[in-house]
Amino acid sequence: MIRVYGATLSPFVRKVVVALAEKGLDYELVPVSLQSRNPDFLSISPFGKMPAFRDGDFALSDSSAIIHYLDAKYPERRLIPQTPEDLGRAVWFDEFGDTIVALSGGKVFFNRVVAPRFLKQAGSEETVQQGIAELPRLFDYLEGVVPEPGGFLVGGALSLADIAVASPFVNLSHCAVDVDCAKHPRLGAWLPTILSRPSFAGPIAAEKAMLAA
Ligand SMILES: N[C@@H](CCC(=O)N[C@@H](CS)C(=O)NCC(=O)O)C(=O)O
Repeated sequence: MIRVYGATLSPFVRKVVVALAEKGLDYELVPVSLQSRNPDFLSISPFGKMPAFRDGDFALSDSSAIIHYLDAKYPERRLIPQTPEDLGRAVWFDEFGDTIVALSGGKVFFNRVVAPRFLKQAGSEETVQQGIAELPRLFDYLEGVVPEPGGFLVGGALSLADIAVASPFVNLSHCAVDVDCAKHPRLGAWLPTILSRPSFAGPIAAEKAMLAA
């Protein structure tokens, strides 16, 4: 049995559940909060970061590590490209999504949603504005590299690259920060084609319902 520990409001947890759905693998989502003391979760994730993951006796943390493991263990419907060039590019986009988009997006999401809602503390509007100010440069870069709608970032098929770049945009969207299609038409057209896939649409609907409650 595959278990994912975390909450899909995390862009990193969302990456893993989207990858599992795309690969057609069943899993159990074990809810974990930011201050979780779940001992199994903490034994897997040494620094208490979600997601943590278990597949039978094998356990791992970090979304990228987990998705690389999944693709090697269950090679049906590959998400990690196989040619050296495409593999390198997919790792780049994964890194870009995780460390650049998620970092700026996280400044907005943490202070607008996580802090007030889940930690019961005021968010910093100054940090929100800092995150928002960083976005145009990232959107400009993506505008130059995203394919036509219906296309994929690397190798002509959905891969970790698309999942990792699109996931943090969901957090921005939860804060009503969206791509302006007049300024970034290619990005604004590509993103919904990825986020409307059932693998993304399911978790997004559950997140929206939870945030609306
Ligand atoms: N590189 C990690 C990042 C995981 C991460 O930073 N998760 C955040 C939630 S979005 C977390 O658990 N933070 C709690 C903490 O840092 O204590 C991954 O890809 O899984």
